Amino acid sequence: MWTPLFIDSQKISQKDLKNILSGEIPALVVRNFYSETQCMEIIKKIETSKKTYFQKSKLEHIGPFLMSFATRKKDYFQKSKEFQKINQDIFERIENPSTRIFNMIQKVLPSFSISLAEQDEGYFSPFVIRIHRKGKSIPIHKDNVKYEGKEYSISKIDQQLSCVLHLQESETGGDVIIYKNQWEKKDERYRNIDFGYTPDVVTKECCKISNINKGDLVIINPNYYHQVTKILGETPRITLGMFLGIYNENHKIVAWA
Ligand SMILES: O=C(O)CCC(=O)C(=O)O
Repeated sequence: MWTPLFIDSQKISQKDLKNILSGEIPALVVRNFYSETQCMEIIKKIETSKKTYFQKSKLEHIGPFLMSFATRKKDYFQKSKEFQKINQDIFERIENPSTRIFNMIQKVLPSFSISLAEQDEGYFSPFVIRIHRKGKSIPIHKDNVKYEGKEYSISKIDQQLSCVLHLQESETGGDVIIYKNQWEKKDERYRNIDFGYTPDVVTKECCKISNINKGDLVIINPNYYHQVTKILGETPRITLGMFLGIYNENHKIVAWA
């Protein structure tokens, strides 16, 4: 059975991270990375900043994410700069997730430096907050900046991890499924026109994580195909996601969204 490892943040070891990267295990689920109360406070701040900064009430995400700016570098760095103020407002009273994730990884990999990614144009976006409402799903896809982000310096990383903090769950649906198949270039023939891949790209072996609680942090190797099932409940699913890129030789880790 290919099953995730549910673990306390204090107990993560180098071996656990290696096992994620190699696909030995599909996911690390760090329980109670934030408390329920902290998640509720963050959600309240998100609601306020939606009113302050955005007109759209049906906003689907807060903060830019690189893949929607694959060929619009200038816009991406401009939006990332604008996001700094919103980020500061949301995390005025609660420890910023970047800091908390960096500290956790630093303890596991003390010889690595870890920081927000930057290049000549400026800092990358630290994370993206996604608000998924009833009916929304995310099709089978992979995230691989080495292939998709060729315009950006971080495409030179050796390995990539995805970290998703669950701030609010829907009553039903919105489960993460990870397939035991890694993306390869030849898979591009299965690519959908808009986003993701047809189910032919994966085999049956997969892992469905349906018991994620608010406050849990899910870490995966995003080059393994993954999807999010349709949200069926009235409560939106709200997550905060970032990627970590590892440079093995330089012992350096950078974060971006
Ligand atoms: O929301 C999730 O759990 C996963 C999101 C995802 O698929 C991604 O960030 O690539």
